[in-house]
Amino acid sequence: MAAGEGIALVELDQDGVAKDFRADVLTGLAQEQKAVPARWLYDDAGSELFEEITRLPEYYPTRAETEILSARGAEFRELIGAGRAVVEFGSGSSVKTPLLLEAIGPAAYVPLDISGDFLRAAAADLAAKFPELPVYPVEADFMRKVELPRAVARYPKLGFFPGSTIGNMVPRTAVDLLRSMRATLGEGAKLLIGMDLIKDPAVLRAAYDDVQGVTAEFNLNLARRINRELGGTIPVDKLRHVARWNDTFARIEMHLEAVADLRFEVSGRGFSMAKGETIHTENSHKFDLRSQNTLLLAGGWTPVSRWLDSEGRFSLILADWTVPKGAP
Ligand code: AVI
Repeated sequence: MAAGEGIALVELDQDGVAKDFRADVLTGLAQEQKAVPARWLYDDAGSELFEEITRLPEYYPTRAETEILSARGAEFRELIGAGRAVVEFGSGSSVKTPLLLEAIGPAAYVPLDISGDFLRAAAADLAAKFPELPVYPVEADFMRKVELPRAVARYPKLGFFPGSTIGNMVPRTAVDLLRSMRATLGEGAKLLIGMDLIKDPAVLRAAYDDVQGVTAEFNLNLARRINRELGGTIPVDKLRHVARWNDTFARIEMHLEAVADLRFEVSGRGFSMAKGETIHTENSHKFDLRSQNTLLLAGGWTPVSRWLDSEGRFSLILADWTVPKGAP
């Protein structure tokens, strides 16, 4: 995943196809509400489309978070302090990561990513920008506890998880991840995490259904990927991209909706969709200030500071490993 937000562990089967991809698609298409996990949106084409999304006028999160990182460097430095090892969950964004590193003056930088190629490219890029900074890329699935390099054992850690990728997980998975991060980073750690905010559903829907149709392509690319990699016959031109606001769960949902009754095969198995039926392909949860706190606390992190961009659309939160005092 290009923007450093990868969360998949990919093992290949005999045909060179990701085993989990086949299993996830076949299981997901057999469910009453068809659904495919969002991580499969990010093949090379999907990752490039996502990069394009981050530059769209409607897609505010990347710009808003970058604004916070540019404007609040002095406060980060004061609250986080110099001399930490920054552990980034994902291979790092070429814009956001340097802003943070410049601001706080870390002792080392450790990007974690499941995709070795993106990881090595991003680490080399960063090492060129910060020639004095030790960089230790680690290829790992950070949904579980990761053993960090011995060279950073002596430094306190700052976890960095920008982009509101936490919002792409349902709460129970998000809590599991936060707990794994706590185990990975260890005692005395802090976490700087991006979380998108609940706002006018029209603004949210536009951010996930842009006029140029880039997000639609990003979503439809999943069906193309299934056809390409799993011998699928999905008539992609009979699917349309839908972005819905689910108010109960405070999330934008992406779906692929059948515009006619459809029959198709994937890996030799037959499936059908009635007109109007959908395949659910992604959740992007949005938060208010209390739901952010609750999620972080459930994951073992105590929120200590929060910054919003100038238009109040997006937030970065600094959280601490220390458990708050009071009755358990
Ligand atoms: C990667 N993630 C934070 C994006 C989001 O906003 O949920 C993925 C995305 N999907 C459609 N547009 C962007």
